[in-house]
Amino acid sequence: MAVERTLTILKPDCVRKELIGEVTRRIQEAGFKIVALKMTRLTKDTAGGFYAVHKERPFYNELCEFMSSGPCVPMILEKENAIEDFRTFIGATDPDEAEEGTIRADFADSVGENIIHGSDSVENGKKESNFFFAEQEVVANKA
Ligand code: RTP
Ligand code: MG
Repeated sequence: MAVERTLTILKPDCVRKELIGEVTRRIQEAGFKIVALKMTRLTKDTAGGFYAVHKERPFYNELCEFMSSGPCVPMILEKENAIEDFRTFIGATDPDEAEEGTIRADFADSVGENIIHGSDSVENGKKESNFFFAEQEVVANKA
């Protein structure tokens, strides 16, 4: 299986609930290697840019409000089959439908405020990583 990278965001609800440590520990325990990490705060406009694919969806405005409601922690993670494995690891978008033991099942309050993001393809993972990180901020890219 190919080594892939995925972009995750510990969303503002994860930061507010003081779960950065717990979720990061689980991520590492599951075998994902952190190759980039920062804490930042999106504006409503930058959140809108990140989630531009959902522009026409009824939840878009609410999503942009939520994602800009406080600091968040984006990370680039590396692992074999990272994209699919990470989405399995975080669980379904709606925590009520998420498998037991997943991050969203354990910590998320609702489909809107669901603790964590995971890229849905290698290509989108690259775009999303470039959105948050400059080349020199990705440790594993350095010689
Ligand atoms: P994500 O992109 O954050 O990893 O989540 P996902 O793939 O599981 O879900 P997606 O369909 O891409 O939706 C992106 C985010 O929008 C919010 N959402 N709210 N109120 C709603 O019905 C609703 N549906 C989606 C969630 O924060 C979701 O993670
Ligand atoms: Mg998505």
